[in-house]
Amino acid sequence: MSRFAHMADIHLGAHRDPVLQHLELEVFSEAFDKCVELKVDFIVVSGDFFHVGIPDLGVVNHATRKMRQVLQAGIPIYVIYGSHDYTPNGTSVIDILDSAGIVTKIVNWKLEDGKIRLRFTTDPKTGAKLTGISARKIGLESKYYEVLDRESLEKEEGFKIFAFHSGITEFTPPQLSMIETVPISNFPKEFGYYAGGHIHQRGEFSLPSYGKVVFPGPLFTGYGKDVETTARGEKRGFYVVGFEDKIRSVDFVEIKAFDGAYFEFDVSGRNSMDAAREIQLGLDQLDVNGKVVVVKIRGELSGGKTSDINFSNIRATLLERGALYVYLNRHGLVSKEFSAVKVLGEDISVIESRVLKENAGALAVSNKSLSGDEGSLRATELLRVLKQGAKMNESKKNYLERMMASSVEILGLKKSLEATE
Ligand SMILES: [Mn+2]
Repeated sequence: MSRFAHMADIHLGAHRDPVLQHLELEVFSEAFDKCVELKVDFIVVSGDFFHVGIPDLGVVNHATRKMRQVLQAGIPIYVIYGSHDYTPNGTSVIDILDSAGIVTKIVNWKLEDGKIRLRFTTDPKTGAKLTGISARKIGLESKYYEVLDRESLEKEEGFKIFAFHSGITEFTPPQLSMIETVPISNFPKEFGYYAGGHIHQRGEFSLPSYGKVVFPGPLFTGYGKDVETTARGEKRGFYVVGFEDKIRSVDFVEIKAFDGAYFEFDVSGRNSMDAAREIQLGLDQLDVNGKVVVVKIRGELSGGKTSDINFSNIRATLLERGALYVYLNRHGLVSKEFSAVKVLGEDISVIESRVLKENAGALAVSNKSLSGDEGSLRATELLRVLKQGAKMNESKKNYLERMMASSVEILGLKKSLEATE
């Protein structure tokens, strides 16, 4: 029996905090070492390998060294782009690693008679046939699925793997409803395994004539929300899949990133002084030594200001008591006396997406692709790209040019600009 490992949403380089940075690279090394130890035949990474298209070179260096060891053990690494490691224009780190022979991109397609035709990459050792669709600008890859030549993919003989980086409408958990999804009917049938990415929640699904559909979830954590779920006990890791002509086994391999401690407190009905005291009492009883601590404070204070709760003090005390890292979430905290701000969500990405969606309708835009849902998706992507700072040694001019070019590409303005030149 042959076996392969399936990972997704590794998000290397996501963290600024040195403790999380260190854990992130350790988890990555551990996962790849585990693949060597388990003697898998190859590894599939379904996108968001890196957190950004052009990550810091230190992170790339660490990852490349580890991947070389895995390659030397005879294990090839097949990848697609995720929404994060895709660069709107220009070259992504994935392209460089592909050129260097460290990873192999398995997305090869051409447009023929208005249809997207995908080619397969055959793994030389096992004969498994791999193909897939990368993420583009967030969500916009769903258009590709609409014009996908599914018939030729379904006819292909052999054990086939379809890698993708999108939510599937039927399998997306309700709390992730703001993510644009692709209906399962737009996927080609008759693949043995559908290697998913993008959904940061582990899930295994089966459907007649579609085989096994798996989302491994993040290997470590890409966002603060992931730190929160891990601290609450969600297991992280990857899948090992056994196959011959068909799937024989699907096993989750846990990679434990850290011990977590989670504290949640709803302040509703209390004034700021009472709330602060109760939070302190609660935290005093929490075992935080050597742990990643997540503190989530929400609800509406009946009196006083939210700033009466001293969060920097809470953080400092927890670190003094031996916490490895403290993640504070108070996006859902408001005060009745100062309630001009309404709570839109308890997570930054949810808040951003709601604000953009709500306001997209209020704008008069002549360009259809900039209005409605597509408009808010483009705005989300624009926000993500503009959040990136300049790279080390990058001049201000080059940085501004890069931001400008990416923005023009995301807004889909390239053609009209060229036309006026
Ligand atoms: Mn991701």
